[in-house]
Amino acid sequence: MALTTTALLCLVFSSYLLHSSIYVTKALSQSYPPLAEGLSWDFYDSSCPKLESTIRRHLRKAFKGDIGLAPALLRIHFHDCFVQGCDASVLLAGSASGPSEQDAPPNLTLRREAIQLIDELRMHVHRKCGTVVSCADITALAARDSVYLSGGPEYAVPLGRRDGQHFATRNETLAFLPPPTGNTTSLIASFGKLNLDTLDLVALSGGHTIGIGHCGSFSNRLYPTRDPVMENSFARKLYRTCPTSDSNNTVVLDLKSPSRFDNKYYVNLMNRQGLFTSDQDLYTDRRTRGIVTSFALDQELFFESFAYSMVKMGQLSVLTGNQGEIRANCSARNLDLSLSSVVEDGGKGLSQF
Ligand code: HEM
Ligand SMILES: *[C@@H]1O[C@H](CO)[C@@H](O)[C@H](O)[C@H]1NC(C)=O
Ligand SMILES: *[C@@H]1O[C@H](CO)[C@@H](O)[C@H](O)[C@H]1NC(C)=O
Ligand SMILES: *[C@@H]1O[C@H](CO)[C@@H](O)[C@H](O)[C@H]1NC(C)=O
Ligand SMILES: *[C@@H]1O[C@H](CO)[C@@H](O)[C@H](O)[C@H]1NC(C)=O
Ligand SMILES: CC(=O)N[C@H]1CO[C@H](CO)[C@@H](O)[C@@H]1O
Repeated sequence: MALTTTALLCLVFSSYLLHSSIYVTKALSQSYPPLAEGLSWDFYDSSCPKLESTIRRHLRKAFKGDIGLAPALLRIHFHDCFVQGCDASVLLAGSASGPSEQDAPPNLTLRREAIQLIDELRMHVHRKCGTVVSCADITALAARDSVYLSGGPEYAVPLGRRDGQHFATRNETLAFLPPPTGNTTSLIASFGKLNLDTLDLVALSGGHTIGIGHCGSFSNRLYPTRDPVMENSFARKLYRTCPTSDSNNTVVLDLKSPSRFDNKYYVNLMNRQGLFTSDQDLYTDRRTRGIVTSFALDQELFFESFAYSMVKMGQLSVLTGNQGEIRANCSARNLDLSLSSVVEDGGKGLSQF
């Protein structure tokens, strides 16, 4: 059933050429990439049947209070998967063992409340089912629900990931997370290292249809000189928000519909109103321009491609089976928890691990 990427690309381009999106959308509606060994669609069906409804219910409530948590959760899953695989290592608080992913520059702007929210979800889930669901799976489901509850596509998430016991180093984080100043050539290379192709790159970049960015992430386009690709009124707005390159202010990533998961991100790129170099260059570069245009013209096509690429990204270097562990606290390895419980209660507290 799984469509090859080449086939998908052909469909994208045929849609672009023919503008006959309805047929294309139908053809894609059931397609998922192949499952990684050890993951399955029904992994928790007997051990935690209420897993997905529990997460969705709590997130619905959390987003009513702060819609900014949705983009924050989506970005956490992306960072997790790109650095050392989707193993929840991004959630680990720095410890004596060394600097963690969270301490590397690209992670400066991961939102702490969202990291905490993942552990709250874990608590609700573990209360219902016991310590059987991994933080990595909860993170993947929370990202999916962030997309869906913001107006984006619903899709199934393969489950069975285990949590990593290794911190990702600062260097690894820098090596795998592409910078917002990168051009399409460097982005294709960066995604390519993880076997993600050009279509995945353009589709996943659509995650920037929700959320915010700090001035420092795009000041390269303002100072010392203005990036001439930017549309005039958009550039003036960015200068007002970021009077200096070290301003701590933020702007929305999608000026048309900042909190709605839709295809306006691509429309912005066509209007030269993309925020980061890494966004706008997808429209400048001839290799990706056609895909940007096809997503701008056809939201359903974007949704199908996004879901497909998210499932693909969500399976990068996963730990399964007996690898890794199921963390009892998403911010700490069980080893570190049991070490601290040795001090606190003589080591009995976490003996089940
Ligand atoms: C293509 C390479 C990518 C680059 C260079 C990139 C870079 C960035 C940067 C610099 C920010 C803003 C950080 C800040 O200043 O606060 C950001 C935000 C964000 N990114 Fe990406 N990103 C990329 C891919 C992705 C992917 C694949 C996703 C998810 C599918 C994603 C989802 C997000 C979201 C949702 C936000 C907003 C976070 C918030 O509001 O807290 N990004 N990204
Ligand atoms: C990390 O990278 C820096 C600069 O490339 C290098 O000097 C340093 O030795 C690296 N650290 C580790 C632990 O690999
Ligand atoms: C893209 O970026 C790379 C690395 O920064 C640079 O060497 C290359 O010249 C750039 N390519 C284009 C077309 O601007
Ligand atoms: C931004 O915030 C940092 C840390 O809070 C502060 O040191 C810096 O002065 C701020 N920059 C500006 C331009 O206000
Ligand atoms: C989880 O671990 C973190 C980091 O060690 C700690 O700060 C936090 O209090 C722990 N949470 C719970 C509920 O024990
Ligand atoms: C969210 C998060 O962990 N942010 C951290 C990123 O790294 C800086 C510098 O080490 C920390 O101060 C932040 O708390």
